[in-house]
Formats: sequence, C-alpha cells, structure tokens
Amino acid sequence: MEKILVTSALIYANGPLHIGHVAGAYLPADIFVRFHKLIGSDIIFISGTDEHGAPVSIRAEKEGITSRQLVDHYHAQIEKSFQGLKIDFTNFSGTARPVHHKISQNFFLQLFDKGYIIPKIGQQFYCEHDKRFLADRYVEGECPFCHAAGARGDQCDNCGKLIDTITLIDPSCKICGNTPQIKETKHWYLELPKFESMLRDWLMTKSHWKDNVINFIMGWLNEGLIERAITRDINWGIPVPLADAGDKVLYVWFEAPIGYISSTVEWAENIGNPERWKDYWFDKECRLIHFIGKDNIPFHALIWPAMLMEQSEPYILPGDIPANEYLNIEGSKVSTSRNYAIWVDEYLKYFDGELLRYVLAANAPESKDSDFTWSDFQVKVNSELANILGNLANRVFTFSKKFFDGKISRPLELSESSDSLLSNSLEIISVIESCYRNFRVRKAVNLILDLARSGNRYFDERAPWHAVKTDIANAEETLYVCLELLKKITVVMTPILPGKMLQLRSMMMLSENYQWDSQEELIPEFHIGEIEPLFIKITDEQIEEQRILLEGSAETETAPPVHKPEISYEEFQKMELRIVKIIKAENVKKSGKLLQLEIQLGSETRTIVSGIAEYYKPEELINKKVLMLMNLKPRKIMGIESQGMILAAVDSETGLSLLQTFRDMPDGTEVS
Ligand code: B3M
Ligand code: ZN
Repeated sequence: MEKILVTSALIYANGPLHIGHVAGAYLPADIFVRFHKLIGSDIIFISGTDEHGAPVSIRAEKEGITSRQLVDHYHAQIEKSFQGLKIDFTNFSGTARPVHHKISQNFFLQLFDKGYIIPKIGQQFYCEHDKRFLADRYVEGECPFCHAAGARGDQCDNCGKLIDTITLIDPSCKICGNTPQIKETKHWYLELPKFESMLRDWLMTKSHWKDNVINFIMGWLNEGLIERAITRDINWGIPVPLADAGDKVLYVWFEAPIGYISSTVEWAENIGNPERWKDYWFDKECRLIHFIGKDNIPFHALIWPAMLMEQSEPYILPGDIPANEYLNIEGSKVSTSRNYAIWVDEYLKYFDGELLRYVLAANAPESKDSDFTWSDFQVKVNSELANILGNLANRVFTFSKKFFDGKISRPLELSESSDSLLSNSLEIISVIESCYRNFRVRKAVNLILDLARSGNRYFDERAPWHAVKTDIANAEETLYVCLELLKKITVVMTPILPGKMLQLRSMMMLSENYQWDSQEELIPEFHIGEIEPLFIKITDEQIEEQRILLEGSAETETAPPVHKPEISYEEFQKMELRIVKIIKAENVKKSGKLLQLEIQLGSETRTIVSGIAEYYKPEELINKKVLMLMNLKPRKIMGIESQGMILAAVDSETGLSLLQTFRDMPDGTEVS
C-alpha cells in the first residue's frame, strides 16, 4: 500500500479564498487525495492558514484591527469556503497556534546550534516617518531583475524572483509612501550556500519533476545561493528563541512550511494518537507531495528541503512538488488589491461548489496559465455536464423505468458492439488512472467525458426506442451496457465530483462505499430508484449577472494614492495662494512646452513661465482666472524670470487642467 503525505500551500489568512488559489494548490491536491483513497492508499491531506508575516500585519494595520482578529476572521471564512467546495483536508490548522510556535522555534534552534544560522549586521530599509524598519512587503518599488513596477520587498510578482529588499529600485514605504533610508541592523541569516552541494545531489534524483519546477530551481542554483535573512522586525510573529534577539520574529517563509508538520502533529493529537504524525514524517517510504502555486517554488524546492536536511529527527524530504501556473479571469490577471477576483464565498451564494470543481479541473493551469471565463463556465456546465453526462443518465434511467420497471438484468451474452464499448472503456479508465497519478487532471476530465460521449453514441446507434417494440432483449442489453458504463463513471469521476457521483449512485441504488476497482466487474442486475436531474442548466441571465458583479466590484484605480508626509497648519499658512487673471499669453520661443503668461491681481502684474503649451492655446487663456502660488521663490526658465506658479491638476492619461473657482471671484482674492 502506498503511503503519501499531501500538503497544500498554507494560504495567508489576510483575505478570502479566490478561485485562483483553488485551481493552483487545493483542487488538484484534493482530486489527487480522493483518487488515492479510492485505490486504497494510506494518505493524509494537510494544510492550514499562514497567519504571520507582513501580508497579515499590513492588512490588519490597514483595517485598524489586531493581526489576531484579522487571522481569526479569515481562518474561519476560508475554512468554510473550502467546505463549500468539498476540499476535504485531514487537518486544517493555523500557524498562530502554540504547537506551531514551539516546533518552529525548535527548528530554528537546531539549525542555529549546528552553525547554519548566524547573526550578521546587514542593511535594511528604515522609514524615518513611521520610525520603523520596513520588512518585505512594507516596501515596494521597481524589480531589480525584470524592472516591473510594484515589486514587493520580498518577491516580484512579475518574474517570480526573490528580491533582497534593499536592491529595489525607487523604493517607497507601503505605509506612508515616503522613500525609506538604508540603516544597519542585526539579523539572523540562513547559510544557504552551505547546503548547495547537498541540494544539488538531492535534486539529481528528481528528474521526473515538472519542467517549470526543475527549470526554476536550476536557474537559482546556477546563479549561486546566497544567505537569506530569516528574522524580521515585525510586531506579529514567532519570537526568535535567542536571548539577544530582542523583539525580532522569525521570517514568515522560514516558519510557514513548518506548518505542514505542526498541522500533522495537531491532527495526531486530535485523534488521540499523538505519535501518529511520525508514521508519515519519519517514514522513508512515505511520499511527501507539496501542491503549490508557481510563486512558491523557491521556498519549497530549495529553502525548505535545506531546513529539513539538517534536523536531528529523520524528516522525509519533498518527493514531488506539482506546482501549477496561474489562473486568469476573463483574460486578465487576478488582482486582489483591485478586487479583481472571483471569491469563493461569493460564488457559493449563486452556484453549487461541484460545478466549479469540474470547470477548474477541466481547465487546470497545469503547464501554462489558463483562463476562467463565465461563458466557458456556462458551456462546460450546460454542454458537457448536463447535455452529455446528465443526459446519458437521464435517458437511460427514464427508459429503464418506463419499459423495464427499473430492473435491468445482465444479458447472457454481449453482442459485439456492447462488448467493444465496455472493453474500450476499461482501457480508457486505465489511462485515466495514470492521469490521476501523474497530476494530469485536465486530461482525466476529458477522457471521462469521452466515456459518457461513447455511451450516448452507443445508445443512439442501438435505438432502444425501436428495439423495445421488436427485440426486447436487445433493448435491455443496450440499457444494461449504458448502466455499466454509468457505474464506471460514478467511480472514476468521484475525485472531481464527489457529491454528484454519490447522488448518481444513489439513483442507481449502488453502495456508498466503493473503491476504484469496483467499476471493473459486471453487476448481475441494476435497480433504478428515485431519479432527479443531476445538473441544472445555467441561464444566460445568470452568467450576465456574474459578469456584471465581476466588473462592478473591480476597482478601476490600480493603486491607492500615495500620500505625502503630513504638515502643520502653520506650514500650510506659509503659502500665499490667490486668484489671478491672465492678461497676456504667448509661446516661449524654441520651446514646444512653455507659455509665457502675464497675470494681474488688482494693480499688480507678474510674469510667469508655465509648462502648459501642450494643453492650452495662448488665445484661449486670455481673461481666464486661475489659481496661483504667489510666494514660490522666483526662478529663471529659458532666460525669463518666473514669479510664481499657476496651479493645475495633472493626470498621466487625461492630461492637464488649470484650476478655476466655482464662482467668479475678483482677481487678487486670497485662497485659504
Ligand atoms: N502563504 C504564500 C501564498 O499564500 C504562502 C504559502 C505558504 S506555504 C508554506 O501564496
Ligand atoms: Zn513610512
């Protein structure tokens, strides 16, 4: 019997679950686990919420609640969403729990005692305004590798590379928007270079891994590993267990993977068998499989195995890391900050969770990014589930009830077409089996649909509605073979549609306890019980409603405005702002951008050079009253002294607009 320990990435408890998460790390794992339960493997499925780190504390600060409150709220909500999708974890824990703190500190101490963790004075961003060091996502800037804007202090979303925070170009503090300073501070570093050759040897044995994982790691190794700071200055996290560490906490990516262990320990305690977790974590025969999204590859394939290698306990190392690509929505990237996502708790208010399982499985981002669209959702539910699978069940059941009182016996002998349909289906099922084993869910779904299609074709060809009048045995054989096929489908489709397949089996009065091989042998007699529609079609209106919800909830602004440091009222009062009238305007020679203006306020006039030539023609400005900062230090522009500045609103797309008052005011009026 195979022994397998499956984990799904620990999702940050800083927001709800969206379907991109589900498609990447949870549904593929759940399908894998359900398949292995059917073939009788000894398998457990471990996960939980990631409750520390900058992602959590930033969000809590923003919402004005404590990190603990935030985490408790989202942990409960996320867990409920998983239940709605029938993602069935053996244990779902959270990293803020004492058991996790203890195990993580222990991990740290073991590596520290062996000299793999050392303190170092390093450079870090410090915000003078907020008076704090800025860890990870507290800083944003331009990625030093791919030059995408908006890279976070720890990792770039665009190229996936891990970033040493102080190498960010044009950094800004996420709290106040100021440019942070670089300051020296002490942190503890994991000496990754010391693991390099051990990691290389270990990775040599992983040639069967997915290309995206292998390529990523090899790229990293070839660039050379560097030591990584694994402590942080954040006030929410696991305290560094050293006397001289002050308030520092463990870096979230150091402790989060340990959550896989602590969640297993918690499970063992809950079932009253506290040593049971070791049967998996310490058994060399047990396969450890981490389901993750592609941005988590470096942590799982390099840093985490390194941490496990040098523990005194005999931990197993990752046996496989089926990392998935991203799921886009209607052709655009999911953006949680813009609220452009399909949230599972929202989805569940409208549709059955299993429909989403089907659509995401059929469209899983296994080897490249895939796209979820509402119209594809509708097509898959209506044309595949309802018209192909649902229709096969419905026509066979109705016919059986109408002409055979719901009792269909196995014929003494099968005709050629029946025999070939059934033996063909066994061949396809063996391919489906290998798809499930090898994380190829998309293909498994397609093949199962092919099985149902072949049933419909067979039914049509044998036309039992005619045969029933002339050759009743022939009609019964047709129904029997279709029922056999449906029975097989209830088994092999279980990992994807567990509840629907139980429902189908109950209509066929088949047992609720079944294994993969129970589809093989032929049943002597089928009995059809109460029947009900398996899939209800989705209307155009329902789809339209979802599209509107998606577009409507997405904020069009890409980022919240970045504010400047506050100033006192006295500082504000130093500015002299007045309404002035433009009495003359002309282009500045040899400059396409500048206008020379003469403005008037009462009996005073001044000259101003202003960069507005691309937006206004000189003649349209005459006699316009605008807003001006009077006491800006005069400066020479193109040889002309500019004595102040007129004010305008500027937007990169809309352009520039001078400011005017709501009501006509005399020139010279003060603005306050
Ligand atoms: N929470 C990152 C993420 O949610 C992180 C995964 C931890 S897995 C140990 O994408
Ligand atoms: Zn700041």
